[in-house]
Amino acid sequence: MLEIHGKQECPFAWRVRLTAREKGIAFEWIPHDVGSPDPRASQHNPQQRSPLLWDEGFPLVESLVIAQYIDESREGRALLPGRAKERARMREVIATVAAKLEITPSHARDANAARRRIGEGHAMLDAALSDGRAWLGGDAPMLPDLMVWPFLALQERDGAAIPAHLQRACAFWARAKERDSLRETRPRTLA
Ligand SMILES: N[C@@H](CCC(=O)N[C@@H](CS)C(=O)NCC(=O)O)C(=O)O
Repeated sequence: MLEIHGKQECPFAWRVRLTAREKGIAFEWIPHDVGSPDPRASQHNPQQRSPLLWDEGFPLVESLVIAQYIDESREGRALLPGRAKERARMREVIATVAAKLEITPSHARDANAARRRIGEGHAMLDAALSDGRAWLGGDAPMLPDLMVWPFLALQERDGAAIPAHLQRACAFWARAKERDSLRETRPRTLA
């Protein structure tokens, strides 16, 4: 079975659990920053990377690379479109909107700078939804959506929620919070 390693509250590791859950595949979550870690944490993730995917002896790091590997290597709902132009568009959203939002005030060196950057990211998210689409991926959540949700959750926890005037982004986030996948993969420390 796929092993997903990492730190309990790491949003990058949460991305990977979310991707596996949306893909509909079984996985084991093996955090290393707990009192008595599973022995596989030191065996398969000795450098304590977060996240690290372990696929029967094949280790992989970098959340986005792992998410795409899960999508491409497993049966299940496709998390990126098949057509080249639509696929490129989704990758563009990941490289711009999702990349801008890869930050949380509580883990940033400069919390004020983080809040400014998050504000810009929230505005970009709202603009990316301006054609009325439910999800960044269109009618169903795709990889760009999954790459963003864990950060929105931690930003909200840190008091940097999406402002109410960004109505499309707020509605998008309200829909995301209803997804079983997000609830079920949530870090225990956030419950
Ligand atoms: N670009 C990496 C970022 C991963 C990352 O920054 N992980 C954090 C934990 S959330 C980390 O390992 N920080 C170093 C540390 O905790 O020692 C990814 O997308 O996977």
